Amino acid sequence: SAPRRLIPPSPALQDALDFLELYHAETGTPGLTTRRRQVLATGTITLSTDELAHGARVAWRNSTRCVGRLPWAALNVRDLRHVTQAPQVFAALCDHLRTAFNGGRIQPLMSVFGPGVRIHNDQLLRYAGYRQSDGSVVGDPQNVALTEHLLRLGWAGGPGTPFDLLPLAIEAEGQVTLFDLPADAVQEVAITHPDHPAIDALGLRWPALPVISNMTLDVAGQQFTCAPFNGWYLQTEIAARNLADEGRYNQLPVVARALDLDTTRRRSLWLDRALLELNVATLHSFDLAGVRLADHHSVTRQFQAFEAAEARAGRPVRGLWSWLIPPLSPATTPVWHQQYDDTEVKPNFTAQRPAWQ
Ligand code: HEM
Ligand code: NRG
Repeated sequence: SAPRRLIPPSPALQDALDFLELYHAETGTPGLTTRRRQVLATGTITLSTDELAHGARVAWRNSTRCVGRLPWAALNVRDLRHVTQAPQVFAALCDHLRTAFNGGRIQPLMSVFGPGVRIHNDQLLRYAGYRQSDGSVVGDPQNVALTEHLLRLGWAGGPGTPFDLLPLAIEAEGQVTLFDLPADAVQEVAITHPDHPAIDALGLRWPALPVISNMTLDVAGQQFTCAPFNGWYLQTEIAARNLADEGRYNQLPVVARALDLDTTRRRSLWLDRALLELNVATLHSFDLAGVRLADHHSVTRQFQAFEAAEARAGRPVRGLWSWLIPPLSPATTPVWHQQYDDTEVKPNFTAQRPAWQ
């Protein structure tokens, strides 16, 4: 008979029990009662590799800000919970980059490391932002604080181009160590335009892979602080935000000049035209390089397919509308015309406080 609980379970224990119920119901694995009893008897849960993988997939499925959730069940999960030392973590991260890139046929991948590990970089592939004495920034202005943190940790700094890759700061066993990424683990795509060579001459580029490395995987009442994951980029992330935002690479005025647009009047819509052509160029460049990249029309339709599949499975889809709509032509996509419940449920990913704060 099941043990009588006189004390209500702690929130962590309740999350563990809830997760076991979900796992056994969704995967059809037998033995829920035995597993529950184990967890209640010991007061803790040690996830099997299978449970961890399913939990990671459901965390993706539950990510309200993600429009790319259709292939959630195809996430590959590497169970590296035995890896807790910085050099081993770094080697595994290099493997992660190569395996996920997969010659351009990018596969969604997550690596889950052991206790006490975290990565200070918010993504594995980030460009330095160097603050100049006149207040301007060379590189990515979003990464100024990270860059200064890495310099304080002993990084010598890069060559000073707008696209210097940052080293990784890996915290493990109470110490922080810096590692330079080897060239063979890093893939980038040069941005060219199908019919405007003046855009090629701007020398723009972007990493092939978004690998988010600063979110905690919260599953079954446990928090995995180092569980970097990637899918593939959506072109708007690069072309409508990273290279376009005034507070990022601010390339729209430069692109407009390369396209010879009339930038003297806002009403010529030169900003919009430059934005559109930068998006065209980004899709063209990734296609040319054979690197997988989503576009906002396809991905929002795939999101509708995800909604339909979830409805068939009897599960609600939650979403954060302001994150799901693309920053280019949002009203041309179906997501614009829908409403979403933005309640957060676990398993999920949560943001970490930056290491320098
Ligand atoms: C956010 C697309 C895979 C989890 C986003 C965003 C986009 C996106 C466009 C919004 C980003 C922004 O506005 O800054 C995609 C595409 C994928 C993919 C095209 C291709 C497979 C994944 C995977 C995971 C994931 C594999 C986790 C396993 C998330 C999370 C966020 C997010 C947690 C929110 C990030 C934050 O709060 O900063 N995704 N995604 N996505 N995605 Fe995905
Ligand atoms: N906007 C960020 C990346 C956020 C996550 N996007 C993805 N995730 N596509 C940027 O670097 O532009 N993913 O796991 O594929």
